[in-house]
Amino acid sequence: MNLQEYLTENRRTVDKALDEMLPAEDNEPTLLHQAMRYSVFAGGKRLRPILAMTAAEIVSGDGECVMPLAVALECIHTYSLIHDDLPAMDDDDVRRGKPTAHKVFGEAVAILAGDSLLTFAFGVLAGPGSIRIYRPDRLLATIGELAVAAGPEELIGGQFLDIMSENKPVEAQTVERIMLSKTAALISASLTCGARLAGGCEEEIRILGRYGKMLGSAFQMKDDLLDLEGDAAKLGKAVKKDHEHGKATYPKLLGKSKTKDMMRELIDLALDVIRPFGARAAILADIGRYVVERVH
Ligand code: GRG
Repeated sequence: MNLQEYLTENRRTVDKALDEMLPAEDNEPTLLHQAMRYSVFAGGKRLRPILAMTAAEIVSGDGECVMPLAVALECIHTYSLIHDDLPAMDDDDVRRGKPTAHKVFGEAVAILAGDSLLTFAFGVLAGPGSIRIYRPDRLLATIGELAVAAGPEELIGGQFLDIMSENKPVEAQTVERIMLSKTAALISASLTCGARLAGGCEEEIRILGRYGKMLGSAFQMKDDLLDLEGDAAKLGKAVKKDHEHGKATYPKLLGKSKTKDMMRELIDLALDVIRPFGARAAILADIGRYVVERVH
């Protein structure tokens, strides 16, 4: 199967699981549930859930054994996008090609929809469906790891630093910290948690974690480049916003050309890291190459 077929098929599987697990729109309070579903189903590449499935497939041959994790990851990611788009943060009107949640539902509902997706994610992982199928030590470690990846040390901490660094002289150490915590931590945790829940050994989890940090960093560099060079229609969001906000990014620090060189070197190094998996990691390697070539 080629990469595009793999991504399309897995995206479909993820969307079906999200639809089955998320509360229905007519659940009370209906507006809150509508807002949760609106943002989740507004589009999106489903990269994090697919990475969890790919990791599970590498270590166990079964990608679909981690669907509760896949759903949780997309809910955490979507919450972070809803909150990031709020007027108090990046103040964006369009996301995933549609009006942002606060534009459609108002700020209060958007904040609560984001909060709901975050708590729902952990509820899915700690719920009866997961307890029945996963080994308790692996499940507990996964929940702990995700809480760190989504919390003040990583995702939220990275977002905090990102906001605090706006319009300030840009320093390499800050750019690196923002990239690793805001973006790479959740991408890396998608792989490590996927492997852990699927029964992977510590060495496999360690390798996937290293690859995930590099992949996540390259992903953020590409995101920053797309902000400068990308097509708003293809991206489904406004461009040049990071530039306007004076964000601390690699293109701002080094320029576009050096950022591109660094990003490609990083992906080459990342591909070396997963060589021990041999042919089992062919799709994961393709995802790495796709991340730096993508146009949205
Ligand atoms: C508000 C706690 C909090 C965190 C926000 C996700 C985020 C942190 C900010 C969004 C802006 C941004 C550039 C984040 C870096 C991560 C990133 C590139 C997110 C976009 O992810 P994609 O491209 O989005 O996977 P889709 O829509 O395809 O799921």
